[in-house]
Amino acid sequence: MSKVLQSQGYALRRFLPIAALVIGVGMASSSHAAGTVVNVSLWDKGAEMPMATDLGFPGAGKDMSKATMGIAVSVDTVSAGETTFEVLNSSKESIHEMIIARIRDLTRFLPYISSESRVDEDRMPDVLGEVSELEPGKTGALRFDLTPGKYLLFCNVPGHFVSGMWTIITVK
Ligand SMILES: [Cu+2]
Repeated sequence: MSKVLQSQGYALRRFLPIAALVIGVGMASSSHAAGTVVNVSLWDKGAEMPMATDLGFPGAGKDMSKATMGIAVSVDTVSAGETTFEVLNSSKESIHEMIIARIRDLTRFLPYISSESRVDEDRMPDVLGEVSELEPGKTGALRFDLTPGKYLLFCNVPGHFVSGMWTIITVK
């Protein structure tokens, strides 16, 4: 279905059923990208800030402005086809990551492991790929041939998902 580009040194997870290609970070610049580029910033307000525990997806009725960490995207609606996510960990001190999964029901809660404060991504049927565990200031890229639908971007470092570190991308 798609190609996955992932920064060198970041493990490809076992759930990737997709042909994966490891590239250097320097090659992940937009000059090499075809189709749409979505710039993704993994941000936080500092490690000393209190983390929310009730801001996970779905976000209906939640005050996401209370989030002290999150995922910012340059565009949240893209056309179907080749899409490159260029991911930057904007944090000064914390590791973040970005997992992308297709979401077929926007009201449904994700499988969650409470004891580990993280999403059970192995039980999600439509995970496309991830840029895992980026150190502060580091970048990674993912490229997919996306079909129309809703896609969730989230960070699965323990505690980060429920503190609001997710966003939705629409593919038309
Ligand atoms: Cu995070």
